[in-house]
Amino acid sequence: MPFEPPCFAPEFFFDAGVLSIVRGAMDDRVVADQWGCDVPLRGSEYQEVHVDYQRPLFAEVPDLLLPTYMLAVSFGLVRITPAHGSIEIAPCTHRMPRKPGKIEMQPVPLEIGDVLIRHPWTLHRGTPNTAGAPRPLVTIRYVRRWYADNSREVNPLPRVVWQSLTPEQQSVMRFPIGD
Ligand SMILES: O=C(O)CCC(=O)C(=O)O
Repeated sequence: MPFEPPCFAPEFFFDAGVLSIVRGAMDDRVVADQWGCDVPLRGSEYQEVHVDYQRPLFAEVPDLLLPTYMLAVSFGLVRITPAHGSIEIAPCTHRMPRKPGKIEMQPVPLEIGDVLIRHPWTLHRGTPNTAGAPRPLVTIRYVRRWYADNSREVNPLPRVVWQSLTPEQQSVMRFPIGD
């Protein structure tokens, strides 16, 4: 996602309530290192049920239970009703050994101002948008400061935007700084 309006607003990254939950689940030194926006249009179909960024720290023990070291924070740029194609998640599946079986998916409609905070390994999918309008869902990934997987290309943060942030805000942003 580009770091320019109308896509970017600093409030997306530094909400005190969201940061307090994310820091509480990880630690005070979390950083945002990726973000994106899914915009299903009218007529879109079910996404495959999937997880994000599943690269276990220790590949030889993929089901090793570890404290959380990344979280995905999602919010709509419009009100997201089931007709707009809400995201669906299967709660608690981030700690489930991968076995075939029936998984209950739960839709998560989002009012303006609602935030969905999930472990990226929780099974989820987008659902069909049958409404007239596109449905933008922004997702920011926060990780513990020592974690990096370079799993996605990210846009640089323009220097002018970087300079407009407070030192505390800068300490939360781990993106390349552009010109
Ligand atoms: O937009 C959606 O409903 C799904 C988003 C998604 O799959 C993701 O953020 O990984």
